[in-house]
Amino acid sequence: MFSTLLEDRVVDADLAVVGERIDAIGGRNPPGKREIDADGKLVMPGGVEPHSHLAQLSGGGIPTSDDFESGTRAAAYGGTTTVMAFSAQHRGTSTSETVTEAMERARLEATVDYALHLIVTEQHDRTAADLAEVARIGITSMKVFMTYDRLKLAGADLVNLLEGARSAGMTVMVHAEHDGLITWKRRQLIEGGRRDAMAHAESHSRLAERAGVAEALALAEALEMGIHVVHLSTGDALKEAEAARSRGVRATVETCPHYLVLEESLLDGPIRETAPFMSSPPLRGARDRAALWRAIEAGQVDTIGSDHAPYRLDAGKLPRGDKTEFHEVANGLPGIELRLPLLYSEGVTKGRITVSDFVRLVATNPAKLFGLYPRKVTPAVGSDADIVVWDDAERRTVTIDELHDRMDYTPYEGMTLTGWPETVLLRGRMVVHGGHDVLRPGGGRFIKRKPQPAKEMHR
Ligand code: DUC
Ligand code: ZN
Ligand code: ZN
Repeated sequence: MFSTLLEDRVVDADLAVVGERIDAIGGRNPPGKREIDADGKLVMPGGVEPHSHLAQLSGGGIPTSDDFESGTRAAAYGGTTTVMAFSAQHRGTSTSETVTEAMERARLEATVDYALHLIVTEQHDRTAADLAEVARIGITSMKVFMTYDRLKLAGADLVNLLEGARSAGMTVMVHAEHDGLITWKRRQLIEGGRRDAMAHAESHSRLAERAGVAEALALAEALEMGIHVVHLSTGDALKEAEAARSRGVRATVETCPHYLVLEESLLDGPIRETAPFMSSPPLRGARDRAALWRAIEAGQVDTIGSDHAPYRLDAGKLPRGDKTEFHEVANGLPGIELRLPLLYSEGVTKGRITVSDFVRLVATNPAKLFGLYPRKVTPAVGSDADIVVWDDAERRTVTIDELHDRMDYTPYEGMTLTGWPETVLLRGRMVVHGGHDVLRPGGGRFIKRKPQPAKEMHR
């Protein structure tokens, strides 16, 4: 007997796939041309990755090790069949150039289905019209940064940009950390002789996150629009989001596996050993991890994104080798392949959340928030047959040699996880099974999304 996970319940039912779509759930189906025995397994929709950086430059200009090919292949091995990545506009470059280039790369390289978010780093008179143009081609979400010199927007520019996004029907993701506090603290730490990774955590403080999140929420409230706070790392920032929600703000929240399982003390030590764990926001302590898990259990976290931001140790993460100082390290952790296994093992296997919560966080909610639903995710008749057969008893120890990204380390090396995907179907085609794949560059399809009317955004 096996369990099929529908949106709101788990049932014991066969799934029939015809062509690329789900044709029937339950009932008596004629024998299939090909049958997959999922006895004892969970049959669930393919994961939707809402947050990954592929073929992109970091805030400091360092390229990610993964492009759309390796990034989407790694995603598929981890049970994800739709990947959302960024098309990053750099100052002085037009959004249309940025988007055309990313669309072309993704079209040639992606091995699973994909959608794009825009990153916007400038606000000028034409921006609102540019955003409307980008939304028309099916890119209906964008990220804005409140920190990083090359990326950040603030003050009236930020407000005007948000207004433009609202009228273009774009969902806004915000990197919410208070730049003034970070810059001020960083200077103090450098002047005090600090060079180590823990100084990164001290400058990207918990308070800086709380202040950034509070500001972002206040702007959304003023503009009467939704806002999605990404990679949230602290209990205090969560409280800000909850308070805003109770005032009627349509705030949604993402957190990432690394904030749930990795400990701040990993930043304590020589830079070569600690840089592999440097992300922004940084890892936090036990109190924040517990607060994030509690919020997940209470349904206050909407999505789990990997924030896959892969910078190799031998190419970019440490631009000056052992002499690299904390403020020179490229921030970000790889994790696109392990997003589902980490959440399943630490969440479901350890009894913190149900399988329905798991699917909601890694697939249904990201699809709904970003306008991919119901084509993606619902195992419902007529939706794309993106299906994962999940083996909840499989135990494996993570090692970089067995992952499929192009990284030279994983921050989860040596962790034993229980619950892994066994078989992955993309639009009815078995693309990963038993450690092998038939994924091919160009095999992924762009999912064109519709602009979202402001009053319907989120929730
Ligand atoms: N923000 C991200 O979303 N990813 C990597 C680094 C960062 O600051
Ligand atoms: Zn960010
Ligand atoms: Zn990111």
